[in-house]
Amino acid sequence: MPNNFLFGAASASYQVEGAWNEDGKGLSNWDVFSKIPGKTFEDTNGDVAVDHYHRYKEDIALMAEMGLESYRFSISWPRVFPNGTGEVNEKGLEFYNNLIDECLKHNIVPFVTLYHWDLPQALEEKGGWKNPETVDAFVRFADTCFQSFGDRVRHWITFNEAVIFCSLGYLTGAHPPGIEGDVKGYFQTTHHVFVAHARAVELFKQNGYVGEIGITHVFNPAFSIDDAEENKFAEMHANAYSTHWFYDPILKGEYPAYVVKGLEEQGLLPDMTDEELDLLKRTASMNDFIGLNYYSPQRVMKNDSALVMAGGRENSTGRPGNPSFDGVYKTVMMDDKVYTKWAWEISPEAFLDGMHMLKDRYGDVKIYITENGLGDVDPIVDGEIVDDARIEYIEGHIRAVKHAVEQGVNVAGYYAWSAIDLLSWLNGYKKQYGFIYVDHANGLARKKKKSFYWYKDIIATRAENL
Ligand code: BGP
Repeated sequence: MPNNFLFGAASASYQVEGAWNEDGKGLSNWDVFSKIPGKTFEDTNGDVAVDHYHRYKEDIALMAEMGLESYRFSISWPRVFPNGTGEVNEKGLEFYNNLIDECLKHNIVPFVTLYHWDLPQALEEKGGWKNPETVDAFVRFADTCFQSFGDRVRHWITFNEAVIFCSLGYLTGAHPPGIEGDVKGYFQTTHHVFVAHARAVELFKQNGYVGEIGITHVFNPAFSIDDAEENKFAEMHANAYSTHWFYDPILKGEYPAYVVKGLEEQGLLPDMTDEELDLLKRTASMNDFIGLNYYSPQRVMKNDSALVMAGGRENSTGRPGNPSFDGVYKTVMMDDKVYTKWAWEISPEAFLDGMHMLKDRYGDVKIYITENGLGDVDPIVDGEIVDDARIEYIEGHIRAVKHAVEQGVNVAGYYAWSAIDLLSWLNGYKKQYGFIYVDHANGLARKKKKSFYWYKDIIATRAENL
């Protein structure tokens, strides 16, 4: 890989930090939601998580030893603004200043996500992302982060995966605020997120901050199970609703006409002002990159089963078998495909095809792979964590990125999910992703997995031997 290609790994504040009520931090929606019995796997929560808040120096030192060139982490909004807006918590800023400085001390490029789902509870109680005031509060939070960290941070992601927190928040109820079947609310919240993103991008550019800003979406390219016309239609429809709706307003500055028409017909089109639509239009060219979180493709076919909206609960996020929100198509498992223990399809081929799909629609926009990895229950043999399955997964996907780059797709970096084992939102600590193991039976002690040494070698050789 070229020398300026970044090899990194990622995390998110709620999933690693812990210290949920320390040093002036306010409550997040996840602090509250995860404590409602039955909402998460075995009622796990991020109160302690893997204690990154107190052990970040040890963790960054391990990342440096692995040769990591960049660390993607997120900022907990309620740590910086305990009430979402109003007074800044200086102690919160101090933690991220220290974290950033620690990265730089080890020559690790900090790649900062502003919003990875932990919304201040005070804002959730006022309507969360349905309320346009949350957009104003986000812009203030973003501005505070740019001002406080912009002298050292050169890479900014505004939002992580709008489709997930909006759909699980308003369609299936599996994430906060736990609402089921509010289809209009789902589309409305996505629109507010795109507006919040666009305003933050415009502010970043107008104020002359140095560096790059973009947004990260989950990328689930849809493929028909066969060539039947009705299933090909399902594929087109799925890509329009799950990819184009999310990427077009950011990169083209307008919503995809096919989805707009469909939503209008059903009375589901979000409320949008001309001013907001203008903002999307004029900021489209200001995005420096798009972040992709890729784990699996969707295999789709025409839906012929009953529409069950509340499908998502613990262990089921991403598992095929549910009809789409509008009942037009459904996702299915296929006999000739390979799946993880959580039934997520493993397909580097679909990843490569998907990157080409994006290139065809959005041209040469710079892409960072901001997440990719294998959730597994790692085998322990004689005290060593022998995560060969993770190595195989990541190897296949880095190879796909290599091919994409060779074929002219503009990919500038790859971030494995995750740097260290962490809390999975709905799957507790059992579903591991890290290069660094965390021993929950032994005071959260860190240990290097087999994949740690493997990734170190990949980075050192710039993946030339793959
Ligand atoms: C992405 C999220 C991450 C992470 C990952 C794995 O959608 O951005 O935060 O959780 O998925 O998901 P899970 O923990 O459900 O396996």
